[in-house]
Amino acid sequence: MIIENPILRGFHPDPSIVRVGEDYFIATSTFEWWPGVRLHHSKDLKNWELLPYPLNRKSQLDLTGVGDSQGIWAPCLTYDNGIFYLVYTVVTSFYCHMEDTKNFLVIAENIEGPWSEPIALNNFGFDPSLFHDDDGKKYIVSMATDHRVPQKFAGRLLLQEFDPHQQKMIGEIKDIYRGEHGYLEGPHIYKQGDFYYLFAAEGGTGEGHGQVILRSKSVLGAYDWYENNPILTARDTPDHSLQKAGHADLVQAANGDWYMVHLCGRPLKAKNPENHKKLPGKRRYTLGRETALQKVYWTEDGWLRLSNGTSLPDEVIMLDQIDEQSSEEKTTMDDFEKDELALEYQCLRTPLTEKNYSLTERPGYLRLYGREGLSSRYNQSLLARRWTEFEFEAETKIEFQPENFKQMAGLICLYDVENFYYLHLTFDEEMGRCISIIKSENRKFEYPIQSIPICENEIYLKVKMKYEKLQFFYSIDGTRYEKVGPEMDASILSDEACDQGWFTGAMVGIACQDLTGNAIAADFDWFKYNT
Ligand code: 6LW
Repeated sequence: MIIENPILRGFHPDPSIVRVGEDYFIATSTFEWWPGVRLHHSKDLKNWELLPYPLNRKSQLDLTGVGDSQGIWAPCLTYDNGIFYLVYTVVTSFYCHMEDTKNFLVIAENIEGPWSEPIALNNFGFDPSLFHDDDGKKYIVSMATDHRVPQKFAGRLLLQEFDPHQQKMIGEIKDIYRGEHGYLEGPHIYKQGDFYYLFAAEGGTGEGHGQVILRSKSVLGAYDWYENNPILTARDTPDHSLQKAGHADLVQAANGDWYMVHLCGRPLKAKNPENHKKLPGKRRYTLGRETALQKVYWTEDGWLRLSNGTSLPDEVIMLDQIDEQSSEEKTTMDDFEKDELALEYQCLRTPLTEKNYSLTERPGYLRLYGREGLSSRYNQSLLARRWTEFEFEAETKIEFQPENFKQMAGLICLYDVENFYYLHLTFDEEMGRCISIIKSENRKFEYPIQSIPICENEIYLKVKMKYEKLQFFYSIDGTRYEKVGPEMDASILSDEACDQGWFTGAMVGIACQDLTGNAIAADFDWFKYNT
C-alpha cells in the first residue's frame, strides 16, 4: 500500500495519534474555528474519515471574541482502560508577553462522544500531553510560557501528576527540561523498555521546525538528549516538498511496527516581501500546516530514527503489512438535502444557531440569516471548509434579494477576519441588486471591480484556484460563466502574509451579513468543492 503525504490535507496541525484495537484516531488543532478539535479515523493509516467534533457544546468551549489563530491549540488524544482522554489548550491572549493558555481534559467512552464537560488542568503553558504510566499514575507534561523580560530559561517543560479519581492536578510541579538545548514545545512522554522517552518539537513551527527525543530511567527525569537530534527536520533541505516538519506523536501498529505523525507544510513559490513586518522573505503556505505520516524504528541502543535512515520526511511511504481498506469517495457536492450540516464545515468562534441558519425552513436549501460583518469575532453567519490542494474549484447557487448596501451574501475565500476575498450579491443605491468583490488584506479593504447589476433570481458564484492565482466567475444559468474581476493573489491567505494569524490556513465557504440587524435571509441551493 502506498501512502502519499500529507495524509490529512489542508490545515490539520499538531497531530496526536492513538490506536485502539484495529482503529487509529488523529486529533488536530482548530484554533478559532468551531466546533473544537478535528478527529479523524482510519483502519489502514491511509484512508481517513472525519468524525464528530468532541468540543461541540457551548458549555464545553467558548471561543467568543478570541483572537485569530487563538482558541484551540494542540490537542493530545490518548486511551486507557476503556476511556478516551483528550487534553488541549484554549488560548485567549497571545502575541504579547503575558499569554493566557488554559488547559483542559475531556473524556469519553466512545470516540464519537458524548465527551464530558471540561476538567481544568494547570495553565503553565500550552501543548499539554497526558501520559498513562504503567503503575496507574497519570502525568500532564506541557511547555511553560514565561512573561518575564528576559525569560528565565530558553525553553521549559513541566510535569505534574493528574489524579483521575479526584479529577485534578496533584503534587509538585516538576521541571523536566530547562532549555539546555533551546526552546522545546509539543511534548509527549512514552514508556518503551526501561526508558521514559520525552518527544518534543524544536525550532518553532516555521521552516526551522524539527523533532527531538530525550530519555530517562525515571518519568521525573533527568532526561538525556539524543546526540543525533533532530530525528526529523526539513530545515536543511528547502527544496523538499514537505517543509516545517515537526510537532510529532508516535503510535505502534497492531503488527508491532512504529509510525510517527507530524505537521508539515507545502510551500508556494510566492514569498513575503523583504520589508514585510512579519517573516520577511519567507515562503507562503496557503494550505497551512498539514498532517504527515512516517515509518520509524527503535535502534539497537534504544533511540528512535526514521526508517528511511535520514531525518528528512518521506513524501511517499510504503506499508506492506497493513491491508488497504475501501474508502468512501469524498463528496464534493453538498445539496443541503440533509437536516444536518456536513462535518467538513466549520464556522468562526460561535456555533451557528437557529438565529444563523435553517436547513428546514426551505427544504433542500441552506438558508443563512445575515448577522455581523466579516470582521466580527462574535456572531457571523459563515461556514467554510479547508483548502486541501493548490488547484480546486468551489461553487454555489444562491438566491438573495438585498434591499440595501449593508446586506451581503455570497462565496468567500478567507484566512481570518482580516484577510479574505468575497464574491457577493449586495445592493447599490444607483444600480440596485448587483455582484461585487471585497478584497481584505490585513484589514485594508479594496473593491477590485465596478459592481455588476443583476436581475436574475438564481445566481451561480464560482472560484477557481491555481496555486497563487485566484479567479472568480459568475453565471445566470449555471453553464456559461463570466470572469468577475482580475486574477488575484491567493497567497495573501497564508500563515506568513497575515498580521494576526499564525497557525491556521485558507478556507472557502458561504456567508451572509446584514449589518442593519434585520437578519435578511440568503438561500443556498448547493455548495461544490472539487479538486
Ligand atoms: C502549537 C505549538 C506551536 O500549540 O504552534 O509553534 C501552536 N508551535 O506547538 C499552534 O499550532
